[in-house]
Amino acid sequence: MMESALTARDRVGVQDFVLLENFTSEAAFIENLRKRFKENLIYTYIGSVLVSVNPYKDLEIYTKNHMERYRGVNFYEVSPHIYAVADNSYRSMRTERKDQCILISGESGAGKTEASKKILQYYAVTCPISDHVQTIKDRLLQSNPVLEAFGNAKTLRNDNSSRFGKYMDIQFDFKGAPVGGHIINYLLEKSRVVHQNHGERNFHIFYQLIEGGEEDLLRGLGLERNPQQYQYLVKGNCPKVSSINDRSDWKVVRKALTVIGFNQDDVEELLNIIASVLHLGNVQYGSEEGNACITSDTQIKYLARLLGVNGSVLTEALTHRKIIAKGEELMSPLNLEQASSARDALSKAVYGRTFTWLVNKINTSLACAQDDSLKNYSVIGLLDIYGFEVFQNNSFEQFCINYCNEKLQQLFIELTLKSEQEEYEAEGITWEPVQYFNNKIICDLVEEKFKGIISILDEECLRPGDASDITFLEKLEDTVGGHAHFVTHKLADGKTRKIMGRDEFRLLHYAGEVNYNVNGFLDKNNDLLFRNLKEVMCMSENKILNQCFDREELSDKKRPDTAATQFKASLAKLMEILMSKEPSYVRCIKPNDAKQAGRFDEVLIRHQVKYLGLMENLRVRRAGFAYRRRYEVFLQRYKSLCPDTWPNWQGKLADGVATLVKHLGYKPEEYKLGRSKIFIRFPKTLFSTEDALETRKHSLATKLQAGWRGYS
Ligand code: AOV
Ligand code: MG
Repeated sequence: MMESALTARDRVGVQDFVLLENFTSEAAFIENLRKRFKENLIYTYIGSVLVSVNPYKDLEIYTKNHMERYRGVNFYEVSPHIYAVADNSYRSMRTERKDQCILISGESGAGKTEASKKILQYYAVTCPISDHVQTIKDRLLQSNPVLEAFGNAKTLRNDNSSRFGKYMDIQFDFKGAPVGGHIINYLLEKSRVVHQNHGERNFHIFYQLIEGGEEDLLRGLGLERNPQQYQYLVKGNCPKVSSINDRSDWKVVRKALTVIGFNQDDVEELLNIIASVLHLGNVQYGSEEGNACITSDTQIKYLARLLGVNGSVLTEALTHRKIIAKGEELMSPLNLEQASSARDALSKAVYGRTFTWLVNKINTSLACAQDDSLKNYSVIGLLDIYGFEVFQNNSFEQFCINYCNEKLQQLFIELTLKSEQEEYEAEGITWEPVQYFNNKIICDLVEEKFKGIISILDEECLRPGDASDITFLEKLEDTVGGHAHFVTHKLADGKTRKIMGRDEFRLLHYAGEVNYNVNGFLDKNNDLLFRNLKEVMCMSENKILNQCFDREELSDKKRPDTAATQFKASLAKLMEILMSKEPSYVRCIKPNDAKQAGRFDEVLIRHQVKYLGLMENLRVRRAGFAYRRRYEVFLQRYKSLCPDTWPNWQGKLADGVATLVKHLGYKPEEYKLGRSKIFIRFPKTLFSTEDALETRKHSLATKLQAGWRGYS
C-alpha cells in the first residue's frame, strides 16, 4: 500500500506544495509543477492558495460532474481545482456569514479571466435558484461576453487580453441563491481605440461588427465588410487572429446583449457609436495655410446621422478650438497635428464613456430586485485585472497596469502573512517570522503624496509654460533619481547608461524590470477633450451619448482629476473593499510565451514563481506547521483508525483528537493542539496517517466481503 501511494506521488507530484519533502528548494517546487503539468494536473495548492498553470488547451475538467464532485466537499479531500476554491468561499460565506473575495493574479495571459469565468459558471450551475430572480444567473454569465467584446483585445501577450480591470460582486440571498451582481471597472486602455502596436488589434467589438454584422445593418451604419478600410483598425496590421472567430463571437455578443436586457433601440444606439468611432478614424485632414480642414465630407455625413449631431458644427469642432478670452468666445483654428489629436481624443472619450455606460447598464440589469427579502445579501467578489505586462515599448498604460499589479501583490503579502500570523495567535501557537520581499517600497515610489511618480506627473500636467514629457522625466530624475527601484540613462557620476534611451525611465517592479517611454505621458494623464467637442456631444440625439456627456460638465470650472490620480484613488478604494472581505487566492502562471499547449518553459516559470513570492508563501505556510485541520474535520477523516474514536467520539473534539493521535503514535514534537485545530509539523506524519487510512479501507473492503461489522 505504502509502495503504491509513493509511486503515485512520484509520478504526479504532490497536490499541496506544503507536502514537498524539500520545501525550501525552488528546483523541487518547479519539478513538482512540471510533473503535474505533464499529467494535465494544472492545479496545485500552497495550503489554501491555488496555483494554476495555463494549459493552453481545453481539458475535460470543467464538466457538470466535476462541479458536483467539489460541491460541499472539504478542500483537502479532492484534488486541487478552481471549483474547490469557489466552493470553499461559498461555504465560508454561508456558514460564517462573512463576505468573501477571490483574488486572481498573474501576468498577462496566465489565465485570470478564464479562472474567473470558471468560478462564475460553478456558481451558476451549483447554487440554488432564487424564487425571486430566475434570470440573474443568465445575466451574470452573459455579462462576460459583452464586457470582453468591448474591453478585451488581442495583444502580443494574449489573444484575449483584458484591457480594463474588473471587480465583480456576486450577491447571494440567505438561501445561497445568486440574486444580483455589481461590477466596478478600472481604467480602460482607451488609447487602443486610436492606435495599436504591430501585431495587436483594437477592441474585439469592431471586428465582430464588421465580420458578423448583417448586410442591412452594415449598410445602415455605412460600414464595409473589411477591417482594413478603417484607419483605427489597420495600425497593428492584424485583422484576423487564428484563435478568434469574430463572426460567431458577434452572434454570442448579440444574444448576450438581449439576455442582459438591451432592447432594439439600445443596441442600435450602441452600434451607431461603435460605427461612428470607425468613421471618425477615417476623417482625413488637409491643410490650408497651416490650418486643418476636412477634405471629404463623407465621414461627416455618416457621423452627423449616426450621432444625431449637426454636421457643420461637428466639422468646425474638429478643426477649431474654442477659446474664451475676456468673456468673449473665439474660434481658433487648429493645425494638422492638433486637429488629428483632437479627433482622436474625441474617439477615445466617446468609446471610453460608452464603455462606462455599458458597465452601468449591466449593473442595472444585475441589480437585486426591489424585494426587501433580497436586500440582506452576502457577497463573493471576483477580481480579474489586467496582468503585469512588458512590451518592447511601454507607455502610460503599462505604467498604470503594472502599478495596479504592484498594489495587488502588496495586498497578497499583507493578507497572507498577516492572516497566517493571526491564525497562530488565535490558536495560541508560537509564530516564527519569515523574511520576504515587501514591494511596498515600489507602491510608495509610484503613489506617495508629493514625492511619488504620479504626483510629479500631475505637477507637470498642471504647470503652465514649457512642461513636456521630457521635463517630467527630468523632474523625476531630480526627485526620485536616487530610489533603489528607479533608473534612467543618467548615472550618479554624471555619465550616461548607453542601454537606455534619453526619454525612458526604468522601474524595478516586483515582477521584473520595465522601461517606460515618457512620450505621451502628459497628454494621456491630462486626457483632455476640447470644450467645443464636448459641446457637440452634449447636443447629440444619441441617447447613450446624451447620458455620457452631461451638460453640467460644461459649466464645471474645476479641473477634473488626472487619469493617474483617478486610477490611484479607485485602486485605493478597491483595496478597502478587498480588505473588508475574507480573501482567497488564485495565482496564475503562464507556461510559455508562445501560447502553446504542453510547453513548460522553465526559465519563464521560475521567474514567475519567484516574483509571485510562492517560495516565501510556502515557507511561511511551513514555518511553523505544514498542515492544520479543524478538529471536527480531522476526527471525521481519521476516527476509524482508533477504536476509542470509532464510530463516534462522544466527548470534546479536542480530547477526541488527542486520543486519536496518541493512538497513532504521534510524538509530542510532531504536532500541537490549538483552540480549534490540530497543527502538524511535518508532512510525513500526515502521510503515514493517510497511508494507514488507505490500508484500513483496503482491509475493510476485504473484511466486509466476509461479513465483518466493525471493531467490536
Ligand atoms: P489573463 O486574463 O490572465 O491575461 P486569460 O484568462 O485571458 O489570461 O487566458 C489566456 C488564454 O489562455 C485564454 O484565452 C485561453 O486560450 C487560455 N487558457 C487560460 N486558462 C485556461 C484553462 N484553464 N483551460 C484552457 N485554456 C486556458 V490579461 O487579461 O492579458 O492579464 O491582461
Ligand atoms: Mg484577462
